[in-house]
Amino acid sequence: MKINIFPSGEKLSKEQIVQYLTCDDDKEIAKLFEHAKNVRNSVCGNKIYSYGFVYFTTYCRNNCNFCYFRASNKIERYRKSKEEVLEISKALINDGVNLIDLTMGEDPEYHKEKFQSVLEIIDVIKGEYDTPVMISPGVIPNDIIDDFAAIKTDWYALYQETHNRELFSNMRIGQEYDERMDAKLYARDKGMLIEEGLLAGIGESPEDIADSLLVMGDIKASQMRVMSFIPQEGSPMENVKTPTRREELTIIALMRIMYPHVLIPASLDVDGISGLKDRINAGANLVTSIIPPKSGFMGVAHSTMDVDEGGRTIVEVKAILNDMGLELATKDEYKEYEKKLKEHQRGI
Ligand code: SAM
Ligand code: MD0
Ligand code: SF4
Repeated sequence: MKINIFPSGEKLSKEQIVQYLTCDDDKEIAKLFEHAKNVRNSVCGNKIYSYGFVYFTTYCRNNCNFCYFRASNKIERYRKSKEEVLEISKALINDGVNLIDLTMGEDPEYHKEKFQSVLEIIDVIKGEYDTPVMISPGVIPNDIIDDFAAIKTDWYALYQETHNRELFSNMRIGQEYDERMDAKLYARDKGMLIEEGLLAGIGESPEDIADSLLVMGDIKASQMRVMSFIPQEGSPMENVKTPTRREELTIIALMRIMYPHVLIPASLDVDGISGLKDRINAGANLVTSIIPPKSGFMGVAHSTMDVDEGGRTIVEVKAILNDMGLELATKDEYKEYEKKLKEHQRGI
């Protein structure tokens, strides 16, 4: 039996999606955002969810062309201890985030130890701290995914960035499109929720974006993100300009109306705290990349923007959302929502 716990989304064709993405009529786009916001409110009421971001190792074996942390970039890196990771996670949870997103570069040290210390950290966060966990480890072998699934890690986040295979291979140098996609699908089939993601402004066409939006639904991603590309010093794409935000915002709105149930981040990593309002107004229902100030932990796209200034905290986010007539959800409210997402993933 089909379980219909969420409103069904609009079935847009590739052509219709392209029409929206290429529309230069500001009034039409404003109407799209308004519609997306209404759809979000019909699913979430006035609640917005929040994730704490814990980027615990910035060492990486890969050389993604867009990324500051690519192996060849000569930068200062860190690898945090288990105690430091637990301390920052606890602080974020005390502040009121709904989930901890444990994120890492593809650090060979963790592959060597078969992610034992990460599994131990998750055990504490899920057990003692009673808080959901997302793991963003890059591509990992299936037996490690089994280990994460076995301890009920809630989410596996792994972003393809684009579903145009040629563009993928120009971005994620030396990585296999299918290997990345298959890891994500394997995690989903083991009962984990999955997040899929896009980068805007890396040379994609409107047709590529339309294909991506359709694939994201086909693979049953329960969280979908888009981030505008931010040029990174020392990387091969350091001179590529960041796109205007219209593309990112239109994609957020389209995701919302096509897939009313999904979590869609307003990431503080792209434009800092000043970018929050527009993304929420386009239909996002989740704030990500919340990082305590002076913790020594970094963001990804804007590794330090607003962090030490205290701009990426729950206090700042709450003030802005309250001004907009919205509220941050409690952890229990988030858990309820996650439960419905799991039922939805199983039921369709
Ligand atoms: N290393 C793991 C991986 O690549 O899956 C986990 C890190 S994940 C947080 C890195 C994500 O940040 C990328 O998938 C990409 O979507 C985003 N990102 C990286 N560099 C970026 C940039 N320059 N501008 C915008 N987003 C970026
Ligand atoms: C964010 N900087 O939420 C984080 C990151 C990884 N799962 C998420 C891209 O914006
Ligand atoms: Fe490494 Fe992830 Fe950056 Fe690619 S995006 S270089 S895998 S940290």
